[in-house]
Amino acid sequence: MRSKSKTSLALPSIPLLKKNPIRSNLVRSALFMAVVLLGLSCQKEKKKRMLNLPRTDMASENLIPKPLKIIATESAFALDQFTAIYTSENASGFEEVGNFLAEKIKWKTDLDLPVNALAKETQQGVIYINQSDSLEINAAEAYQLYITQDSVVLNSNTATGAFRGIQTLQQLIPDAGNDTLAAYKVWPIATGKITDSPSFEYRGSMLDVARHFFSVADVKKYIDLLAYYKYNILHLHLSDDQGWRIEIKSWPLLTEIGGSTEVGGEAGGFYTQEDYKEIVAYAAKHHITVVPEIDMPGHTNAASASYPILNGNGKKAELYEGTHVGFSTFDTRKDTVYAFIDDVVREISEMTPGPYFHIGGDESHVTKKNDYIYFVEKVSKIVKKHGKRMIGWDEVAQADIDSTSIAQFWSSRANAEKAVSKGMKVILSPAKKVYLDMQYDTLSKFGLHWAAYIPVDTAYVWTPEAYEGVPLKNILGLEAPLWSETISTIDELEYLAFPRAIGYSELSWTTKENRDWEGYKVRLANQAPYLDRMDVKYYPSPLIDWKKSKYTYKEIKKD
Ligand code: TNX
Repeated sequence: MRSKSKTSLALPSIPLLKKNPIRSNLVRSALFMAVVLLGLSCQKEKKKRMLNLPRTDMASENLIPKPLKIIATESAFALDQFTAIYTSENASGFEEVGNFLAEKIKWKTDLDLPVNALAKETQQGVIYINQSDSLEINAAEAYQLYITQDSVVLNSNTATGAFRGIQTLQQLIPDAGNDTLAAYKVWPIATGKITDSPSFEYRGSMLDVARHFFSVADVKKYIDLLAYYKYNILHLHLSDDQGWRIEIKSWPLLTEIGGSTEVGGEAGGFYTQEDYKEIVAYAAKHHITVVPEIDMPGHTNAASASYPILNGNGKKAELYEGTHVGFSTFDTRKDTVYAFIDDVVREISEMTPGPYFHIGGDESHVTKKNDYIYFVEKVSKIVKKHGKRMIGWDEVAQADIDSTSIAQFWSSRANAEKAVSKGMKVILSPAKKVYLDMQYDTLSKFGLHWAAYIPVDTAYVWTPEAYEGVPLKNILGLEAPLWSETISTIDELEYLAFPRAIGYSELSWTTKENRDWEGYKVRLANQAPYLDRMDVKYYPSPLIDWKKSKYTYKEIKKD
């Protein structure tokens, strides 16, 4: 198992010096030599320790989403208190990825691994997160993971690729440490080589925080879970008839009045701009892009109740806490409406580093067709003016918009075809396949079933690559929306989202050749310890033979 490259990679010279104020070459090489010698002196004892490690098959690990290629070498790397993490120096974002990995290893194993620290005498195995320009991994978010007995080397062009790679590494760490191999706990990690990159560039989930409001803490937890399964998009549905959830400084009544309600008469709520920035920053730390949505010209009752001048349905807009759709509209022929939208898009875009702005555009049943088209065209220009790429639900494809706009196909194949004929990209969110608010079956505690019942197998067993005639080249990716008419707590949210959101991560990352329900079922069953540790109240679908786990979030905290 030992090779020259493995040994040299296990002794990264430059990162060791990162925090060292003395930067002379002499000191650098002296320290490097010291590390080399230290490494060599450890070899003997280390070899002995490794002989006792169990053989582990990387190819049968419970990885989700399943990587592109796995070559197992059936040995093990010992993760233990002597392991250290190093990252490439001067590679933007890599040290943060190393720190993130250390945090997650601490959480799972209670090990405190140093990141880019000077090597201690006791140091043995190394995890090296390396910036590499190799052509083999030049796709966005691609990475390679080489695990040998001596070292774990994660190569990626970008910090985002490295971040996806450390999710794989986290999943390879056994749930429980082994205390029979040594006087301390060891987590044997299967050796081999993984080469991986995603099928689709857009892998998202949407949270409807408008029908019911969810706190910043709730959203952060959802981000934690999405990141673990390599999602890269969180779409926030920030406004609807029942609530306006984002502070707009130039139009303060939106949240003061429009943020005060939610479905069922509960308290409502909204994000201050500081809250929103906190969510965006937290998502960015997880290499997830936030897509903000202001739904219009329909689904705008809360805005019109706050500022009646916006209203176009001819009736006085009263705050609304029911669940009907399609009764509200902006007045599409009023300049004030576009001045308002300009302010809203500007303020939100300024806080949103990602490239997208979602204008909604669904179910505008009381907007005349030509008014709707006029509206979408005008708003598409406003979005462009503020430097963003427009996304809209599939109805927007009826308007004369250019190929940079994106249609989110939720219901109408005809609209999806229109989008394709305009050269637009399409995000697949077919309600009957990926709506997380659809009930699993007739006994489901929460959710609706207007589109379908979606049990865990139906959610997984379909082929987005060939969905209803949308050409593969037009598919930007997949998004699983979670509408919140029937859920108001994080537990309820988790019941609907999990485990189905785990399957959608695989549909959007893994090639169709690498997917099969029988294999997935087993890998999913083995997510139970992670979900339990995260205190996720997932729906324990009877289709899955869930692995029994003794973990709970509280126990982990106590450890
Ligand atoms: C349809 S999907 C909607 C939402 C509802 C959802 C409930 C879409 C673009 N519009 O307004 O919340 O159904 O499943």
